[in-house]
Amino acid sequence: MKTKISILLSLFAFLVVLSTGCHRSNPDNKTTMNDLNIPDGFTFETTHEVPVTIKMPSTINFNDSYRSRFNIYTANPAEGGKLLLSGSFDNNNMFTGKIKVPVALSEIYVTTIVGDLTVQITTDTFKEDGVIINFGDDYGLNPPDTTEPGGKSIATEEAFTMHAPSTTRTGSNMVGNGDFETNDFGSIYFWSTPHPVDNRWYFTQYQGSMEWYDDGGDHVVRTPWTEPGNYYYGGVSQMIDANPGDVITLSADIKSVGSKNRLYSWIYLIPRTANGSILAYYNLTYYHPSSAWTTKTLVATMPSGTASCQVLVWTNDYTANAAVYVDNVVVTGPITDSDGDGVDDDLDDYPNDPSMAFNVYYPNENDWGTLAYEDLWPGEGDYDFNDLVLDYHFKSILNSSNQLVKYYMDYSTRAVGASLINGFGLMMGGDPTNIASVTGTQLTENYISLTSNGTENNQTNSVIFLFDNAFNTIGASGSQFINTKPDVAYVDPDTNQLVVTYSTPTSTDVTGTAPYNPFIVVDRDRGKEVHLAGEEPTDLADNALFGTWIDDSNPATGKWYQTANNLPWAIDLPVSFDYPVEQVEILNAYNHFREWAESGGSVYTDWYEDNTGYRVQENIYTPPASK
Ligand SMILES: [Ca+2]
Ligand SMILES: [Ca+2]
Ligand SMILES: [Ca+2]
Ligand SMILES: [Ca+2]
Repeated sequence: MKTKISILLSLFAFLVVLSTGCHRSNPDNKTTMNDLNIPDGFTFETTHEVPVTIKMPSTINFNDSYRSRFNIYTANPAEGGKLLLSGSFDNNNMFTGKIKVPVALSEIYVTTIVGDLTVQITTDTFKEDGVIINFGDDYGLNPPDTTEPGGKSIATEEAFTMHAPSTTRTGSNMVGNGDFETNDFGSIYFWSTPHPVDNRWYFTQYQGSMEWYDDGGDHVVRTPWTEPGNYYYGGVSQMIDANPGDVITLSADIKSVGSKNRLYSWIYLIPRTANGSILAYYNLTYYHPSSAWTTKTLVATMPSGTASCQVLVWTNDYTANAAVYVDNVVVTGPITDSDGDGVDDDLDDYPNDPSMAFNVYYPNENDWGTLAYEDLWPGEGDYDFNDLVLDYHFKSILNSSNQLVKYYMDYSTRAVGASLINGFGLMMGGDPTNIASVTGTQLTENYISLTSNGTENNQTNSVIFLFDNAFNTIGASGSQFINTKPDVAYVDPDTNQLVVTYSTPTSTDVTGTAPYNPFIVVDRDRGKEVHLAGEEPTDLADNALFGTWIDDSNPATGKWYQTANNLPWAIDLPVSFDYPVEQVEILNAYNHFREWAESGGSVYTDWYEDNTGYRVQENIYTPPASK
């Protein structure tokens, strides 16, 4: 039996090779898609969903009236990074969610009220739990150090380097002389000695004193250059007014001069009652400060009973001829939240609308993505992926609970290398009755049945059709091949905008992430859907078609829209894709497509980019305007 099967398989393989050889002009090794060895389970994804967890310090009380905001960029926005996702923190000081990013993107940049951070998305950090970012590592609740040197346990190194968050610098400074340009200091014996709210700094005196210092024309405070008994601990303190619930942000620039090995620093917010009793010790540690100025930021929510707050910079210096330098102490707060949705006015994209808080984007704030289809499913196409080429850009609006309120999808049909009349839709997770309205669609062919809110009838999930005849979306009608043949007149693509508004804001855990589950309907035959490899059909797909012709979909194994060789009928790219000309297989237009596909997507993850040696330019369609 085994032998019989293997003989049959060999015969089948021989026939495949034979038939391939018959109608391919180039029978060389692996120059056709059918020659590729695609690993099972590979679905030709150029992007992936990365789970992200962000933990904020316990010094901040996140609740319904304070949610704050984070942003995730493709890179530092000051260096051209583009915004991917924004959101808020829950009552446990966490965000957990997903970002969809190019597989080729190796790091992201995260900004929060307590600092900014570059995070690697490598195989080392991207495990099942995804990327975990802990902004609370340097935070503590212990009182300032008043014991003899050596009695304190010192952590080895800080967890990561944070930079100044731009958002903490907007309010007016609540401390006086924050840049230490004025030589006006009071003195107190211990850090805990009472002093008034008077916009003035006080040096502690117990174990020597910090000193005012001219650092090349810029005045700072520093630990003593020569310590009494070779050790020093102490600081500089100022009292400010504060009230319960105020979110206070303290930042300071800190550096070391000389050997930093035995230099330690802390910044503190110490809320006090009306009679001076201490309510908490919120602090951020910065051990072995860098010789470069580094901004450290501490954010804390003032507890019940707060009447004032002590702003304290605390230092230990156990080395002669070395010092901790401190400058530019900025304290801001409380936040202003005009619409009461928990997001500060200056972080709220809709500061006067409590139903909306954040704009988020896909593929990112600036760039378009492309969906590219073969439309002969379940039969074999020619793998030029230009039967429909649709560019898209999503702008979605979330409320302060990270729920989808509304989205705008700009879309533009760039090519129709087909003779069939095809439609295009999206399947999103979630009950279609959560949606209030759908606008910006182009439906003329009467084979799509809609409910009153504009979603498709008889669907469990939310199915939204953008158009039912691709030719109508590119300023032409009829059965012409458009923008795939260099010798045929170019048609300038239009841009249209789909707008989907929710009546019940819905978590993106339920809706999924853009571009959701996009598909075409072939030749006005509603049951004939073509999805991305690995994506499920809608309720209205004709199940009798699965496994026919060369389709090898198998609902039992979750294999969808791939051949027995694992070839797809559609690809999704996080860029505006330069697609092949008519009847040229994609692997003859992109030199590294083959290696990418055969590696299961682990090498040449950026095969679609315009890098040196990546493209066969004459096999890629070039609009006349850019020739
Ligand atoms: Ca200064
Ligand atoms: Ca707000
Ligand atoms: Ca708002
Ligand atoms: Ca084709």
